[in-house]
Amino acid sequence: MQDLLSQALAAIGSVSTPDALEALRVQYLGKSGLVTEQMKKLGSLLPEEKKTFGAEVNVLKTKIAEALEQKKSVLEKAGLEARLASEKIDVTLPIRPETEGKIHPISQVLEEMTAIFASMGFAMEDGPDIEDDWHNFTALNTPPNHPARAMQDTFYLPGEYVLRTQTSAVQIRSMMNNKPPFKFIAGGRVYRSDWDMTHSPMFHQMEGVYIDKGIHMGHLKGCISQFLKAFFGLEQVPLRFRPSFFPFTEPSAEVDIGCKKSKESLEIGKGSDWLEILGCGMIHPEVLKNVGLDPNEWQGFAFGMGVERLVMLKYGIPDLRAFYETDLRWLKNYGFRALDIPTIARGVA
Ligand code: 2NL
Repeated sequence: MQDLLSQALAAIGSVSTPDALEALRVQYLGKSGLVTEQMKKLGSLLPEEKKTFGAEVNVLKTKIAEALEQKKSVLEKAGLEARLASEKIDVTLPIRPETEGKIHPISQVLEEMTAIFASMGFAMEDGPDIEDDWHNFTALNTPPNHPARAMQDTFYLPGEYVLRTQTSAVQIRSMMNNKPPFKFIAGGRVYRSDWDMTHSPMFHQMEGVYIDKGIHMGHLKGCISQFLKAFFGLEQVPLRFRPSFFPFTEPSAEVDIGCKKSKESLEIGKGSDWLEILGCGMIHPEVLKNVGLDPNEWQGFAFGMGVERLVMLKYGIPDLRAFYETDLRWLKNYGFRALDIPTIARGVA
């Protein structure tokens, strides 16, 4: 019995894997193991012998089981430590110079715009691509048969649904779910049934809304000018507000940015040419009423701009249709590194 114990303890002490340890358990304590064989002898012994022999076998069994258990936890701990060591990541290492994936310029510019407007106190809002007719048109002072609905080639869906033709629908929801004063931006995909050299049936917009007491066109001009300066990295930005029409704003304006156009290049911020860049205006009293606000108490401005156009202007990308062709060579060339995250503090580009 003593021999069997020291033999077992030596074997347990020398194994180094959980599998080998399990094999030892079977060898000693398994159904036909060495210790189990000893126990089977009990039946053929005299009663006095049974007592002492039984006690000794039990001690043997307990000691071996304890040794197995102890070794098991030692091996488990060592295994965990080895795994932690082999999977260790040094988070202080510098970024790898070239990662495989790239961020699409549209995503990058949406991020840049969001960072700038966030620094001005605008919250970002999100909404569904499939909208109902009321949020997309009616609430925006564009009731059924209004000529402005014909201005847009809408994708109609079964029921009263449409693919949103502008991000304003998101703003309508946000204005109804919050108490003024507030400022929101909403950016993302919009859809119009239009496809040629300069139009895609899916494109991107960003819109902003600011509602408070005593808001006027001066606040609108300040906001637009501050945004464009940050976006294009300019000290000064020459702007021209041209009277225009949108059903949801009154008065409405289109904004041109000063630039220098030549055959080969386009320089933003200097020169004597103008380039249309966004639409805006004071939110129409009917729109305020539609979202449950009293136009005598609250006023606000709103603006909207096409993201693709801003991307093309800022990064000199000439062809709109290449944006959606998922051409890897194009994306490698024009895409952004995943860790070039725009912030106001570091610069947006
Ligand atoms: C453009 C012009 C514009 C708005 C969008 C808006 C939203 C609400 C209320 C009133 Cl909820 N207005 N948005 C206002 C003026 C112009 O977009 O050319 N976009 C590409």
